[in-house]
Formats: sequence, structure tokens, C-alpha cells
Amino acid sequence: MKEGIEIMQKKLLKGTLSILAAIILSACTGDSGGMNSSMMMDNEDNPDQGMDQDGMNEMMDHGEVPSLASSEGVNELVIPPLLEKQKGKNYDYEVTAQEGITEFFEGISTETYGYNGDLLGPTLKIEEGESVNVKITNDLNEPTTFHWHGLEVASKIDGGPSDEIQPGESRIITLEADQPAATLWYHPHVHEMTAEQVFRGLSGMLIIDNSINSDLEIPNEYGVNDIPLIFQDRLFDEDKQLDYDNLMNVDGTLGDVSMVNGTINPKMTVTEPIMRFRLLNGSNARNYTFRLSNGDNFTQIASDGSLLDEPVDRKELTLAASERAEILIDFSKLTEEESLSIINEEGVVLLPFDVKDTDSTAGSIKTWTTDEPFLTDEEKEMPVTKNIELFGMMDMVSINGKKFDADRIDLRQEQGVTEVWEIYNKPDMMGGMVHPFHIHGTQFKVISRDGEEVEESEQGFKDSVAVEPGERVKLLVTFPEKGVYVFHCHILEHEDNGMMGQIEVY
Ligand SMILES: [Cu+2]
Repeated sequence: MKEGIEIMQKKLLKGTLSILAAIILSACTGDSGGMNSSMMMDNEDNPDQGMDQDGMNEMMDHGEVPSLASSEGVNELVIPPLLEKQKGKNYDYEVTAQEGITEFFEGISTETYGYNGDLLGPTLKIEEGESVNVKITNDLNEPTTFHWHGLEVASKIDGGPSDEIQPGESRIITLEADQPAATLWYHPHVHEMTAEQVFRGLSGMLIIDNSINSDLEIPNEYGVNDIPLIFQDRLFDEDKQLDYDNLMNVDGTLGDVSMVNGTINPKMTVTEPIMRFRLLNGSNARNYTFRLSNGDNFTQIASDGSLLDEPVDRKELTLAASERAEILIDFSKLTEEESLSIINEEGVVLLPFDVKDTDSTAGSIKTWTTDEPFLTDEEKEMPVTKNIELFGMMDMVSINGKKFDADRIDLRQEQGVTEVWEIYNKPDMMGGMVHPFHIHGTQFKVISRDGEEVEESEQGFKDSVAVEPGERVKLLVTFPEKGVYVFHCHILEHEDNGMMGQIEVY
């Protein structure tokens, strides 16, 4: 009975929030069409009519982001193992989505999901130009998909929402890495369940490697001086469970517990002078701005989908959900007494380093510049041919005024033909929020933000781009393969609530 009441209360709360969102959104658009009629219907069975302005502001404030707790450096950082090649089978790699148990808190078993294990997944490394067969298996009790985020693959193996693998089902797919060296990742993309499955633990790294790493003397020894860092925030219930149904926030689930590679309170022992970190914001919704605790610069070398045109020294770096960056940190001049951590914009310690016996005479970070400009003059002047308008909040999110419909094709683009997309994040009455916009099946270039050429830190290929409220971002988009792909907001709850469309590449 108590449970029934709680569910009822939650439904009512959700109803109230939806009504408030509708008021704000319709006030903003001046549109009193469809939204109002559904609002009125919701109103009838909602007793809570007396919410005051403060309550409304509090509910609707996009900026309500809980602070993370600083790492106390108790646990050595877990580094996901490299996925090992199978021998004597008709496939090279095996990736199984499964249920597991993780001991985040001493003596407490938390139910989690993982690939080939209890939480997260092994790192899949593919050489550029290599083609590998991967056996994907769903051992969960619900459908899932295997999406290779950032990989330019045919739509039938992209693992989008139309590509469900049922419980107990296996499939062998061929992944071809026909693109530059990059830090990509894999995660589920099952319609209306992506946020929950990722929240419970399904994510893994996918690295494309090639000889440029050794040519440019970039640290490339996985687990030694080349380390993936998956940053996620999580919210646990009183029983220290990841009970998504109870914990979820329709506007993007945020937590107060920081984890890196699934490790809470991590520290990392560093023995190499120059370290390469592959940062992934694997959170459902949170944005991170990364800094070093001593205020020093670090060197950004890559964006989502390739190395940058040249390494860039940076004091800070912001990643929205699903974005990646590769950075180098020089530990060679640090003494054992000096501490260094990766912190966020609030000074919260995300990952403290324990620096041991690094070689202070070791070489410095090498630099490079590409001969060709990031964008040609011709590319910069191409007209916009696709317009995308991101709008809304909570479950009232849309792209070009529409919600996702698997039976509808929203856009069409010819295979191999480059077009300019303009992504506009239309603000709402409360200012709006950042929407990370992701396109499947392509690595694009960011041409400009509000007409201004982007900084060097964005001068590499990307598949996700953070768009600020009111901002217009132009992208140069080419699809190398045919098929139907989705594009969407990577706040996973927005995606699940229909902030997603489909493009047919013909
Ligand atoms: Cu969004």
C-alpha cells in the first residue's frame, strides 16, 4: 500500500512539473496550442494547485546541480582491462551486457550492469583500417542495443534504437575502423531505456589506434602512460542502490557521488613522467570543467574524433555529456611531496594523483602542426542547408518542434556529400540549458559558434557538440555510409523523452 501511495505521489509530482514546464515553454513561445490542452487534462487530476512562485522557480531552475563530494583518495583507480582477442572462434571479440553486483560501499552489494563484468566494460582497441568481428550478447532481462559512439559504421550495426537485441540473443557484427585515431566509446541506445541502462553501469571505451601515436611520440602504452578516465556522477538511494525508477530526474539525472572508471574515492598512482588521459564525460547529464589543482596548464591533444590540428595548452576544459578529450599532463617536475589532482569547476577533487619516482630528466611534451588549415575558405562560406532547433525541458523536449518517431524520417542527406548544419538552442523563460547535440554515423567539424570561428581546442573531428542556450553552432557534416541514423540530445533523459530525430543517408 505504502508503495502504491509513493508511486501515486511521484506521478503527481511529475504531472505538476510537466504543467510548470508547459507554462514556461508556452509563455516563451507564445504558443498555446497542443501543450495547453494536455496541460488542462493533467490539471484535473492534480490536487496541487497552490504552488507559489518560489516553489515554481525552485522546480524549474535548470541550474540546480548538486555538488559532488571530493575524492579522499582511498581506492586505487580501476583501469578497465583491454578486451582480449578470441582465438579459434568465428569472431575476434565478445561483448556481453549483463547484470552484476558492485561493492561501492564497504560491505554493501549494489546491483549494477556491466559488459563482460559487473560494472562498465573492457576497452576495445581497434587499429585504423582494421576490421573486427564482435559477438554481442544480451544477458540482461530486458532489450538493449550496442551503440559504437563516434564510429562511422553502416546504420545496421550502429546500435541505434531500431537495433534491439532481445534478452538471451547474440549477434556477430563487423566493426571497421575507417577513420583517424580517436577515443570513442560504446553504450546502450535502446529507446526510452538508454538513460537507465547507462546509469546502472553500461559504458565502455573504444579506442582507434594508428601509427600517428608513435610518429608524434604521444604516450600510447595502455594502462601505463595511456589511461582512459570515465567521469560519471551517480545518485544512490538509502539502501545504496541505483534504483533508477526512484532516482531519475526527467530533466537529466544528476548525482552527488563522483566516480572515475566506476571507482568512488579514487586515487591514481603515477610513475611515468608524461601521461596521456582519455577523458570521457559518461554522465547522464552533468557537465564537467576539468582543471589541475595547482592551477597549471595541461595540454589538450584530441577532441572526440581525432587529434587536434596542434596541441593546445589549457587551464581548463569543459565536457558535456558524451564528449571526449585527450590531454597530456607532465608529472616530471613534480616532487613526491607536491600533490596534484584533477578538480572540477567548484574545486571538487575528482582524481588525486600519487606521484612516485617519475623520471625528472624525461623528455617534454612534443608538439606538432598540420600543414592544412582546419577549414578551407570554401568550407567556411558554405550555406546552411539543415536547420536544427533544440528546445524544451524535462519531458517536453523537442527537435524542430517534434518528438522522436521511429516511423518518421526528419532529414535526408546524400552519402559522401558535405552539408552545413546549424544547431540552434532556443532558450526558454528560465534561460534554458546546454544541450549536447550528437549525430550518429559521422565525425563532423565545428565551423563556428554564433558566427565566430571556434578555438583551437575544437579544431578536431567531433561527434557531439555542446550548444549553449541561445547559441547557434554551425557544423560541417558528411556521412560516409548509407542508412538511417539518429541525431539527438545526449542528456540521456532528454533523448529518452524524444529529443531525437532521424536522418536518411541515401
Ligand atoms: Cu537536452
